[in-house]
Amino acid sequence: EKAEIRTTLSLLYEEFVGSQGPAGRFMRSRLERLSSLWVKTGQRMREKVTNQTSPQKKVLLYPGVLSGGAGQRFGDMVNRGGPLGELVQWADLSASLYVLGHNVTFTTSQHHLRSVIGAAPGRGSCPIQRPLTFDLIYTDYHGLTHFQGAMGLAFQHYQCRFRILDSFGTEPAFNLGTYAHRHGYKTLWGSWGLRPMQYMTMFPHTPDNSFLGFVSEGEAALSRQQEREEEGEPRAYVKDNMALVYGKQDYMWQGKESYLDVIGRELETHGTVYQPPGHNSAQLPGDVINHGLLTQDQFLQLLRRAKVFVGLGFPYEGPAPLEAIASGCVFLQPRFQPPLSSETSDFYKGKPTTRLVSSQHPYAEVFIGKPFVWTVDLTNKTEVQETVRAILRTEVKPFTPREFTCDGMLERVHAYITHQDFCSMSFPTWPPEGALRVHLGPLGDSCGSVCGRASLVCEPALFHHLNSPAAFSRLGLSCSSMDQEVDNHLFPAYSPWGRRCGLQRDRLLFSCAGSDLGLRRLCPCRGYQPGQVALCPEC
Ligand code: U2F
Repeated sequence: EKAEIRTTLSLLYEEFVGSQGPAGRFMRSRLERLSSLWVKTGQRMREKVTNQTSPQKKVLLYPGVLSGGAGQRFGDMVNRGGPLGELVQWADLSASLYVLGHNVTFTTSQHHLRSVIGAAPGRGSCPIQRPLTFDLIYTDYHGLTHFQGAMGLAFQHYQCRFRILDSFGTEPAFNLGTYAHRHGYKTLWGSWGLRPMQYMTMFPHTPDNSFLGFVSEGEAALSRQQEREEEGEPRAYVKDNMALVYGKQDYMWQGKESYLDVIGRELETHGTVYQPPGHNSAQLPGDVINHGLLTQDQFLQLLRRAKVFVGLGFPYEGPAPLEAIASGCVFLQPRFQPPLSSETSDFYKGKPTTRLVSSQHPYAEVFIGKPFVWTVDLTNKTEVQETVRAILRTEVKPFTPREFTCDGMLERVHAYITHQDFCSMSFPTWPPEGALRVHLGPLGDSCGSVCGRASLVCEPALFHHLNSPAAFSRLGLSCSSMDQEVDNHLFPAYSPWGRRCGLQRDRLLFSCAGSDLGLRRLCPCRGYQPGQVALCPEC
């Protein structure tokens, strides 16, 4: 059967009927609110891709984080200011797959999971197993453990069909258990030995993983408003002299008084902080107007009135700053100097990444930047004050990077489904070899930054083209030895001392991340489409 673009989401809602509770309601209400945008975008896509039909995939979505006792606790937090970013992403992924015409099953129940994958219930490590009927399974780290328990030995056999939603990313050095163990890459999560591109992140953190993303809803709200304006309604809002503070729980505000005080002198300060019934938000500075935790819809309406969205330093790397920028706000956020890492920060501790986090939202800082995003030293009152004043002198228009629009997400998910095949033993053929731009890095640099400096991106699927003696000689490197015995996730690489060349032994260790002061790395870079870093211009 062919995957045909759908123009209604109504049957998808039924998939969410089983996911009761606050988390289920949040996702369903998001789907409903965004449905007309999904449908319109789908229609546009249908016109573009009329002659490109792809087979319909049978897809299972299982957010392990919402299942069982842990899921209960996560769900309970939804209405109390707990994290929502993951729910935003699960809802948008479901919608993308459904609109693209695939056969979608969504569940958060372990019991239901066992029945749909054909495992006999309660047989421990030796369940009876029917052949797996799903072509693709989207889950998360929690879910992987559940699948492993339910599938027993079959898990290994089918693991190439998994896609793992992993907000912050998993680098290859942590992913390969034996290597991580031998080289001290400690993590609470990694070590599943999947292909690194099977991990799908919330932002394009590391090119070693696939960037999945979500839809920044400010864009949707704005397009709803533009429609109304085109129909003759007056402009729905003008910006008030208002700062909205990013932080749904009051602990996030602690210790930020003097920063907020400087901002409060220039702008009226609002918050959306959860208040337990019968409690006042005693923890907030007195002049803050607190609206309490809002529904997403109400939160977006408030963003449209605000001039500045104020980051307090936490939560890290969430969706809200993108919604703010899409609603015409400027995002003001703290710089982290020194940057956070999984070694120094309690939050990132145990996460399978060596990434350095230079501010509350590095994507906003690096990919978007001024005039939309201003990153400051939160303890430097003069800098904060001057920045706020400079922001107030600057006019910004609503902005959404293409990769966070509905169009951009559909295009990307479609490309992944069409081209990514982790079950084949041969080397990837997408992106095509023609996209390859080889760069020889300087000592001590990762391929991520080598490519970045050339306005390109590192593409792990192209590494295998560089992993041969011929690749070294094409770069003018004459090797005195060709090392293939040593395990090193930085290979292929060149060591000027003794002119030693190192080839990669294990394809799972091809890694854009990572550097060594004694090595020059061979880097497979490629270009990317404007505003869509996941796709190369010739893809
Ligand atoms: C991130 O999770 P969060 O949920 O804390 O991320 P936010 O950016 O705060 O918000 C997610 C959504 O919450 C919505 C808003 C965003 O789409 O529209 N919202 C709301 O409905 N009502 C309100 O009053 C205020 C906001 C991140 F996504 C996770 O991966 C991380 O684990 C977490 C911690 O770093 O941060």
